[in-house]
Amino acid sequence: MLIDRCVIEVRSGKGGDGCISFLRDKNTAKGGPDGGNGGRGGSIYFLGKANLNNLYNFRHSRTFIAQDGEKGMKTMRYGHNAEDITIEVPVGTIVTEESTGRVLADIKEEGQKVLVAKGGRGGRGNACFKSSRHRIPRIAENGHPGEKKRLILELKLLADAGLIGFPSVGKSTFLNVVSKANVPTADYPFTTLVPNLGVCYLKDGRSFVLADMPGLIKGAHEGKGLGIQFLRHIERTRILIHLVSMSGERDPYQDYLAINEELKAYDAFLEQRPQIVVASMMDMEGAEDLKKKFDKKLGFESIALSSLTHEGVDKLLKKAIELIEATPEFPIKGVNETTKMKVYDAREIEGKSDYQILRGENGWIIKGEKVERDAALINTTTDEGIVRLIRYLDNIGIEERLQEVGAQDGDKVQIGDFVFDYTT
Ligand SMILES: Nc1nc2c(ncn2[C@@H]2O[C@H](COP(=O)(O)OP(=O)(O)OP(=O)(O)O)[C@@H](O)[C@H]2O)c(=O)[nH]1
Ligand SMILES: [Mg+2]
Repeated sequence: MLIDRCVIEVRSGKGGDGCISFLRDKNTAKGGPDGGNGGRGGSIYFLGKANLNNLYNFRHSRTFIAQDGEKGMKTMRYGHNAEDITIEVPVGTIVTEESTGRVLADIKEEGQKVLVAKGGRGGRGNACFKSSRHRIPRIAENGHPGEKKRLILELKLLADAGLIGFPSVGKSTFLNVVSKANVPTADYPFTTLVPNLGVCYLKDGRSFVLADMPGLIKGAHEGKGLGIQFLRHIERTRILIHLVSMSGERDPYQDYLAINEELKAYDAFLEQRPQIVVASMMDMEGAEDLKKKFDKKLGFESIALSSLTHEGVDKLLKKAIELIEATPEFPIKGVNETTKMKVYDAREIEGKSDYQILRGENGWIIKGEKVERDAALINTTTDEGIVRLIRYLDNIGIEERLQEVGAQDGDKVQIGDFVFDYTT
């Protein structure tokens, strides 16, 4: 059974809490704060694997939980970061967040690694916060929470062309003739139950990937026959090769219309995909006559094919590759919008223009009239005051800005007389 869609849950780890501690030994009676930072919680990644071709591995294990980061310790010792989890998925997998419908990843290549749930940052220990007016802070941050997401994984095969048509029109036989696929064929309907891929090589050395699909019938979108669920595998193909049988058992033109209706019913604009219409089984008796009538109704000439005599095979392959090369990649619903579009938030821009982050001698300095004024109003001689100031800085997006200017883990950041450590 082909598993090409499943829902899983991922949970990244929480960051370890920061530590509150003070240096105490026989030489230092009243030492400064020395509580270390908590470690980062484990993140969850997806990794593209070309040797996988289904989502079978997710049949049983459907929840992936990364560990939490370790707590910070005294004498400035950091808690350990938790291990990340890397989940291997077949190339062609699209990952969508169930609650928002947002596409988080479109895995198209072997080795492509995408972060889907970020581990929480470790909390800062009290050694991170120092103000000239308050040298012994008794505060530490808690670790930031991890993320919990339900993800829909969908495998959409990566093929250049898709073979469509009624059952028993010779789709799989054609794939076998033009590639080394060697998939089973038989004279009963629904021989092919799952899509098959084959690489077709032309005599001139060019090649393309062809997907052989299970047969469709009228009413497939209502669940008749095998239904239309496999059509997701041709959503990525540039062109469709539509086989219509001239064996005389059925009315070719009615079949042709019925398949196009099913494509339309599947909501992914498949009916707009360039199509090569092929009259198959041309070695059968009476096929010539049927084809003539069929072409007349079509209003153009279909390509004659017999997988038995190999009539038309080269012509069809040539036409297919030319059309593939001339057709741009078709956007998959949801994927392009999220990967190409950046949404600008007015508040974000406003907050950003308010201040600058300058490189100082011992780290970074936040400069800006309003920000400095706001910060000065907060009394950092108390622990509560420091908490408020940190929260204020969080709200104006300091973390992101520090990341943008290239601040490194552990760098000192100063605003007014307050100094804190930047942690990534
Ligand atoms: N005479 C003749 N028979 C063919 C030709 N192509 C396929 N056949 C036969 O037609 C039958 C059906 O072929 P398949 O390739 O299994 O058809 P399919 O379209 O893949 O069918 P499903 O997988 O059921 O959708 C098989 O018995 C093939 O041997 C052809 O060009 N000429
Ligand atoms: Mg088949």
